[in-house]
Amino acid sequence: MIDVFSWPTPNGHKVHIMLEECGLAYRAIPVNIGAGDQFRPEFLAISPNNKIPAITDPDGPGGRPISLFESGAILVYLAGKTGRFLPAGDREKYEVLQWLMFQMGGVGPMLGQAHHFRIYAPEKIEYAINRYTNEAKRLYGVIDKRLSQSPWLGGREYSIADIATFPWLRSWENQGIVLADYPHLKAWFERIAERPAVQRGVKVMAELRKPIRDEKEKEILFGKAQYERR
Ligand SMILES: N[C@@H](CCC(=O)N[C@@H](CS)C(=O)NCC(=O)O)C(=O)O
Repeated sequence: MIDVFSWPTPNGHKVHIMLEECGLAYRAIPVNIGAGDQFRPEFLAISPNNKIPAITDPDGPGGRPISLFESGAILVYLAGKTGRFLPAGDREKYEVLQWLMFQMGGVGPMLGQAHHFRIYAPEKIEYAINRYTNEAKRLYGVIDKRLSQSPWLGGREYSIADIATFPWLRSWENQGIVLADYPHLKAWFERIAERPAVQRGVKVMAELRKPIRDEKEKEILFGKAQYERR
């Protein structure tokens, strides 16, 4: 059975949703990133960047065990394993992969920073708030335009590009976004939110996550705990 080492955050939700969409049997193992579980040696052995999610699959390629970190790589792996949510044809496949990379390289990091500077930063730094809120708005605009031309982000079919992007947009309010300003994106978002597998996926471990208020937790996630050599 696949073990998913994770936490109920956008990058974790991507993998939880994909596992649910594919109907794969899995075990969800919490890695409490607010308590520092991501720095435990056994977790670093499979996820050297100290971030969730990671998976282990005893039945990997060639029937041998595999472990993987980076949510985009995990989605591509699960799509390959099941033949779901990544088209087989090269043209369609690369179209999906380019939108997956756009999520991994742009949407995730930039919306994460918008959220950070708007909500978590101890000082409200106007330059940083404007920089990342504007970048969030720009990215929502790119997605909205794409969805005015295509039913799904990756093309004609629902794919791992949609699965990767949706969890990040659930926190639109904290990113300084008004969803109604992006009508094509909003309609797509609501279509995805209605999918039963998505509703199950976003509930995985959801009861474990509390708002980050505690100073110790902030230090683990954003402070010197991150920069100690391990
Ligand atoms: N590019 C990575 C990003 C993963 C990531 O940022 N995970 C966050 C939670 S959403 C995390 O584990 N943070 C803990 C830490 O930075 O110590 C992926 O997509 O898997």
